[in-house]
Amino acid sequence: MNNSLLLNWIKEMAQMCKPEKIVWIDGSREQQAELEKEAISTGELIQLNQEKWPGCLYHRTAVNDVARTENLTFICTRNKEDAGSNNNWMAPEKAYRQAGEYFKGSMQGRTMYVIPFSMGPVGSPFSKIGIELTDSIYVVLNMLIMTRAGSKVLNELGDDGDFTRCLHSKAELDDKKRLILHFPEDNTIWSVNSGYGGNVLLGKKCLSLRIASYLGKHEGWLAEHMLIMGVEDPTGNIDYIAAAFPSACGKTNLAMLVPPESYSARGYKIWTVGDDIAWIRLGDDGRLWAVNPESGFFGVAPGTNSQSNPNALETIRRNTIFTNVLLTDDGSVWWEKGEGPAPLEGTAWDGRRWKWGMTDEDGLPVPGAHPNSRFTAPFKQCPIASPELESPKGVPLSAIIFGGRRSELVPLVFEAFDWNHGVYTGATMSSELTAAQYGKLGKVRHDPMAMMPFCGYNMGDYFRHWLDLGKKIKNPPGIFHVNWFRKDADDKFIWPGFGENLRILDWIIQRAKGRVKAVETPLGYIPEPGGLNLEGLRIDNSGFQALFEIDREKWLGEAADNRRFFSQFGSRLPKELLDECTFLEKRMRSARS
Ligand code: GTP
Ligand code: SPV
Ligand code: MN
Repeated sequence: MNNSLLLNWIKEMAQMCKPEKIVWIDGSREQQAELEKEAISTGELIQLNQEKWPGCLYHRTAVNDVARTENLTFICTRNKEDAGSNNNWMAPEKAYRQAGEYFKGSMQGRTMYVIPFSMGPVGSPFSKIGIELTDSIYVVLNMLIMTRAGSKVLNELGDDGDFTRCLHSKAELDDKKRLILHFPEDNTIWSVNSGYGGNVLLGKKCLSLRIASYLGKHEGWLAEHMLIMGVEDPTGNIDYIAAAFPSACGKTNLAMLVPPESYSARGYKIWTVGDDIAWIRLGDDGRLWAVNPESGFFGVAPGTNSQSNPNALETIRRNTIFTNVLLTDDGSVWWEKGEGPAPLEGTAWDGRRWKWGMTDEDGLPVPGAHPNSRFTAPFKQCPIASPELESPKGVPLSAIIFGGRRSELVPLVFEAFDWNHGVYTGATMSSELTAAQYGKLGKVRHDPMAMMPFCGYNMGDYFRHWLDLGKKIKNPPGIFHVNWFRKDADDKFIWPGFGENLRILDWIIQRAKGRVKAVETPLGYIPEPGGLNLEGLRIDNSGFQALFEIDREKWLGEAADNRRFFSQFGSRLPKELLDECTFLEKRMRSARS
């Protein structure tokens, strides 16, 4: 190892953090086992019952550290305008100084691990190399699952290769000194005083979305918060789809869906390519191609059961790290809406004794698992893992889907009229907050392309980048919007969701190929009555109406709200998006009269 850029940087960071020693992660099974043993001996990790859960570990984060902290996440560009109103901003000098105070001596008595990792297959021209320095074994073990990590990445980096400099320290886990800082102009990430997933697995949201979106803007590609999946039809043809939903809105579930009986009987098959992040480029053939840069799943545990997501359940049976779920007394794990009967008692995510049926002072059930508790599992263990994960150029996209969690207003599915309208549809996405974010659950917030928390630069420029890309694509994929979460008067989901979502994907693919007619509405194209395969579902005519109802008055209100939202981007907002707003209002008004 003779990369002086790397060696000098490590030396400098070690002088600041003062670790007792430095250990290089080589990616070997032996080193991994040793680290597991050490973390088990200190209580950082708990070994689960190895008969039931071979190779599985359990971890609890601090109770004030259970989801990404967007309010403590900053983009530190020289000019504030370049970070945009979509980001918290701090001047780089101030950010380095303030975090530097927290890093100073933060690793005393601890080991600094050096994790060389590649996002995307090692050696692919599209992959990006990062080096994460961390004082957490939990982070090392997660990164070994989520990324391609170890010596082979150093070989690839060579003596003069550049890399994203990722520095993490748990420090004191003090939430008043917690900072997640991105310096896109320096290709650097600093994260301190947190131990939670998205804040500390720096290859994930920090590198593969915030830094990568910035690189993509400059290099002409897109880094998106999207799942990637293949739908194989009975002839063996596979159509690939990428879909952006906000956190905890169904990406993992859709990516691993099990076809309903009427589809599997005919030979339909699903292939999972990715469940969270897509890097998208224009191919030589004029189509868009997508790569999942990760090599594992960091998925939401609650709600995962053999009905909702049997493929996830199979994926996490071994070699998996569980975070903040309930631990039973016999070394097993459980979560709300999980598999099998609830245990009578156990240790809850916050370390407190938990009994089945416990309620809080408001009489509400006390959950055993945190609603944002997660599993970390290797991609290859997914029974429907696509071999295309290893393909350097990825898979060609037939359709792009945007979607949010909206109990009202938004129909089950509609298709944008063209690329610009599709970009408008993505840019005006809103969704109800979930446990994956701090904030009031259920509050509707704007989340363009599900990237509001993850776009590493001014979102006005990001919209411009999307529009410009559209001009270059000879064969653009169709753009669609879905909403699995519309509710009826009894507060129940109208659409059964999960595996049944294939029925919607089926329509989307048929539309993308120009094989079926649709009904034109002011919002976009929707299925004709009878155009959706609802065989075997209990959805009658009035149910169909309820799923596709478009309330013109409310949509005019939504359009006005979108204008207000757009106004924050000032002169950086592409005029095309305001035009789309005007077109939508016109269509809604003329349909009304
Ligand atoms: P992140 O990992 O945070 O980015 O989340 P994600 O988008 O991958 O979400 P995930 O698939 O883990 O789903 C989150 C929650 O949504 C779970 O509680 C699911 O049970 C629920 N969910 C997923 N798909 C559907 C659906 O089609 N219908 C309904 N009603 N709920 C769903
Ligand atoms: C999300 O919140 O969108 C996640 C989990 O996928 S985390 O890695 O914590 O960001
Ligand atoms: Mn996510």
